[in-house]
Amino acid sequence: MKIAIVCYPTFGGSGVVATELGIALANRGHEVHFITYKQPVRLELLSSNIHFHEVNVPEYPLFHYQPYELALSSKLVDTIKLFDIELLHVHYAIPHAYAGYMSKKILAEEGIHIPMITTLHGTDITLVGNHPYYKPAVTFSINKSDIVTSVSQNLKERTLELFDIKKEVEVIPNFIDKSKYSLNFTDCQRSLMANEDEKIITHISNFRSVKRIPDVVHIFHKIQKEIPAKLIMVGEGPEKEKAEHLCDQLGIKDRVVFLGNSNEIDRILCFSDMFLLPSESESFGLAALEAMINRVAVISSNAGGIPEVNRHGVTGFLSDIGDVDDMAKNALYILKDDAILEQFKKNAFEVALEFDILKVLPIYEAMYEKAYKGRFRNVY
Ligand code: GMT
Repeated sequence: MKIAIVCYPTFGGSGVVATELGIALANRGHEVHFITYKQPVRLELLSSNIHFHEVNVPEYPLFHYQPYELALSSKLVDTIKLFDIELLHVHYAIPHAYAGYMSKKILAEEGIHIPMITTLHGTDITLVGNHPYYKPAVTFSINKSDIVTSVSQNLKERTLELFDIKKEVEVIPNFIDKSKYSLNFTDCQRSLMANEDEKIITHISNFRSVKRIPDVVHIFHKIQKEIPAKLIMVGEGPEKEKAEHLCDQLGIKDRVVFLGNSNEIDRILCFSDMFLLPSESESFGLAALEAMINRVAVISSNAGGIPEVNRHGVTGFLSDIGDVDDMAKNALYILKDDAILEQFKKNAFEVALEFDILKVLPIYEAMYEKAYKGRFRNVY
């Protein structure tokens, strides 16, 4: 099938999921066209089945805001026609579902009927989409999608609570590709980052306030009082500088490494013992799943869809949002005993296998077939 995927190309969950899905579809013989404003960070254009089309927004001084949705809709129309694309899959409702719907309408005028699948990822519903300034447009474009999916049961429930949704929302969880991870666990050159007696604790995110970055630092501060440990902070975002200052104030800056954005996430996770995710809100927690497939135990909040991924007492522990004392206590319970740590690491890997792409990809393919067959149904 010829599939167009619209996503954000930056570091961040929805873009990563869209890119990995596109690559997996291409490996299964589908022709995949990524349409976005920059080449997605995890996309390597090494397959003849994968294409990337850049959306350009020409600057014009009259515009205070450049009209990205308009440029995206036009690019979608042109690309869909040029490559005879059969299906459109948009990731993150804002503004992708809105632009996708406009392109559908324009194409329908020319007798081309293209089904659109919208995958909801989290902040497009819980944080941004729910804002009154966006809500009517988001509600409209979700309802006008041919199929709507959400990455967790919790996000589905939040969507139905917050918006007046007339469509069925199907839950298709995020996934990982287990074939990328070797079963022979090595120490992955952990000596590059820590001494032999130190535990390595990692946090990876976009450093936005929703991630509760100060909690990460406070949990680590409590841990390192009791056991030798290093904290590795991966990612860039508005909360990063404050976190650096907090580490300085707490006198732990020599134990915390800020690595910035990285394309070597798996290498970093490979030498990590524990992953911290104390988020305020999280529809799924892809970063936790990526940690788990790398055999890393997870200490997290119980926000949103996280409990669907991190299983309490099995792969790690869940605590109420902001309860850094409980998170530190749970972390120390795991880290202080090597046998317990090994068990949690093993469990994390085993639970992560439930989310293998081989289980999730056929669900998407079946859904694409269904949407394609019904493409003449939703002619608005
Ligand atoms: O985590 C972020 O803030 C980025 C955001 C995104 O849309 O790129 O992530 C959301 O989508 C991910 C992939 O589906 C989920 O794993 C994250 O939990 C979700 N983030 C939030 O809900 C805050």
